[in-house]
Amino acid sequence: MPEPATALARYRRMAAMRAFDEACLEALRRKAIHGELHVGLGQEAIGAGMAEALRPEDAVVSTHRNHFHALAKGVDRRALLAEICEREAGLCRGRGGHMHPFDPETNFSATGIVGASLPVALGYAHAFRMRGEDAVAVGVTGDGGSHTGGFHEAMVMAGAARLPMVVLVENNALAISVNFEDVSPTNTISERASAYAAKGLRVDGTDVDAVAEGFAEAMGHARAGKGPVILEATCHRFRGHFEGDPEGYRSREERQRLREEFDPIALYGARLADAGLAEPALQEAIEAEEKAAMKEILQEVLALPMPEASGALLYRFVEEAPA
Ligand SMILES: Cc1ncc(C[n+]2csc(CCOP(=O)(O)OP(=O)(O)O)c2C)c(N)n1
Repeated sequence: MPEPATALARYRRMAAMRAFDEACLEALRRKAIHGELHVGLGQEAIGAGMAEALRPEDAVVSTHRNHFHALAKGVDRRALLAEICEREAGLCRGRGGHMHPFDPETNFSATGIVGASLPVALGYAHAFRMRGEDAVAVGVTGDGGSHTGGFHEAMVMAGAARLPMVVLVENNALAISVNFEDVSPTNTISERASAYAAKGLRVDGTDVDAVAEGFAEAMGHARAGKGPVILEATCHRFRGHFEGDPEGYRSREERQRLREEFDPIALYGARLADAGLAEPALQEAIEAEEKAAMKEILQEVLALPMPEASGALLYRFVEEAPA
């Protein structure tokens, strides 16, 4: 177990990440989110495990399932929720929405194009190298994204130039309805690292301590100039691929079993109680505080205005179409 203060901070981070996604689900019920919504319930140990080893100057480029990575990088949760709810006060003035938040303040961004986070992270890593900075670029992908050309190309270039890049692969064993074991040429994703002169690490992504340890090792390796890392974190997705997914590919019973056996917050809570670090009452109080904070933020966000329709053509790269 880590120091008591660190352990409790990890627990709180996971609770805050879950409370954030639960607020998104509530916003969806209230019809304040209009596009697809992908939440990360069940994967919070990965977000919480990343937070400690990230420095402000590091970059994180995430995926369609990005909320907990944004929070780990220090993105303001009110501005993020406002963006997801398409409000003018959001990170990108409501234009990016849930899949395309971008925050230059914290060097955080995400893309809904599967596999495309990695070439962008590679660009950050290249820039850090050119400027002589010791920052690290983290590119996040799912197991599905690890099968794309973008993954391969980014790893080839990062390996050849020994760039400071950590590829965090969240292997929840499903790419929408496709089972990882049916389509992967290798049993693990981390073992592909040797093909790219990269370091490969694999951790239990439902164990926040294991993620924190693995992520710190990966970041240390990349920061020391030893080249890229593929860090695979195994986990389970507790909800559909997106909200509204009929989930014809797995039974309700199977989903329920995963929730009962692999909830990272419940698992860590049991460990904290066993170690005498946090009784269930303290854990419940932490969760209640985080939920209450998000309830208040959601209320505030829902009262914020959406962009004016007349501003639909603002903030483009090209202001006027060529004649
Ligand atoms: C280039 C591209 N192809 C297809 C899609 C549609 N799509 C969205 S998410 C997804 C599956 C992603 O699976 P994975 O990378 O394992 O991430 P997870 O959803 O499990 O977090 C697909 C195929 C897309 N967004 N981009």
